[in-house]
Amino acid sequence: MSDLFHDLHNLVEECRERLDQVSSFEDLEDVRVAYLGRKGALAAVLARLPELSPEMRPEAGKAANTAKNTLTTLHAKRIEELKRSQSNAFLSSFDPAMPGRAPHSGSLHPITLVMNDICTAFAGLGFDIVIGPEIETDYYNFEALNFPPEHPARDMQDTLYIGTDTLLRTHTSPLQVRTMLSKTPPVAAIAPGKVYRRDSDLTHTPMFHQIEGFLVDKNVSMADLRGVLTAFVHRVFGTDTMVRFRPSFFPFTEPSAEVDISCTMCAGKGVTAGSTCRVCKGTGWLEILGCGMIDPNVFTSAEYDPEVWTGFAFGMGLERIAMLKYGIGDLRMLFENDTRFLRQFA
Ligand code: 2NL
Repeated sequence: MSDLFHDLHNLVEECRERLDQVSSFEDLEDVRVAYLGRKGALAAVLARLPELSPEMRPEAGKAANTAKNTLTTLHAKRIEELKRSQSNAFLSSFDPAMPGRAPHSGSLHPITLVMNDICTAFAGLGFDIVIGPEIETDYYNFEALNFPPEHPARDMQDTLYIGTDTLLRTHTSPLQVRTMLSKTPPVAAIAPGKVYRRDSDLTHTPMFHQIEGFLVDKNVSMADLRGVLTAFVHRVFGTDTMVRFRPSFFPFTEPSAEVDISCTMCAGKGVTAGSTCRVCKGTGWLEILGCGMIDPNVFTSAEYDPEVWTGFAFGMGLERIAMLKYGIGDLRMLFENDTRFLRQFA
């Protein structure tokens, strides 16, 4: 009889203890089902109401209701407590004052780095920097530069033609003819940019980069050419680098020369760690550019009087310079845009 009131009281105290001990929402739900559920402890006590005498029932009903409200309130309070302690645990699991991880902000491509470096070197020597179209005419790309009509470079095998007379420039030289036509000497300019050739293998890509330069004035000699190129080499590869000129041939210069620098790998010794240097193949020298005194026929195309004006010109491939300067072993690395490679230049 009074058992029922006693049981209700015990039930509430027992539930209070168990609620105090729960540490997860799963445990909390188990406790709720065990006490407040349809087949729970409270329901079991209520099922015994008919056992009571009719006059006892209203009071017992009231007591059961109070017990139910107490349990519901305790349960709701515990939900809030659990929520708070879980978010505190989360917040104290890291240091909110710790600096974030900086995103990689990108970096200049090695070709851009050497292009900027070389342009800065020549700008310091008084050269203008000029740019121009990548689609050219046969005239500016070949004819004006003293290429004979049957020169092999004009072949469809080597040049990417767009129309019968339009093509993708195969060198930056057309830009120099355009510059000569628009300026009167003395003039000195360098022309950096992309050039295109019908060529694709381990050591050639259909698009690559060049920088060409020229200087026109009265009484320019090959000694001036040598002085300018030596200053450039010392700036880009360091003042310990040696320079040598070898006779060569280009249609647009006469005489012409190729310029070698002492090997960047073995410092010109031809050997590294007792074996033949693989960069210079043991010669101690690396070819880096071609140059010469501007051919009188080119001056005529540019409407400069070859009896009055003299000048030199030179040209180099930037991929090769970048590979030598940074010790890049494979040309394709410059074109793959693999960020593991590129971010090393940041
Ligand atoms: C090379 C060689 C060279 C030139 C480019 C030039 C331009 C004009 C007149 C005369 Cl407008 N010459 N450019 C001269 C000699 C060599 O380039 O091996 N380039 C990758």
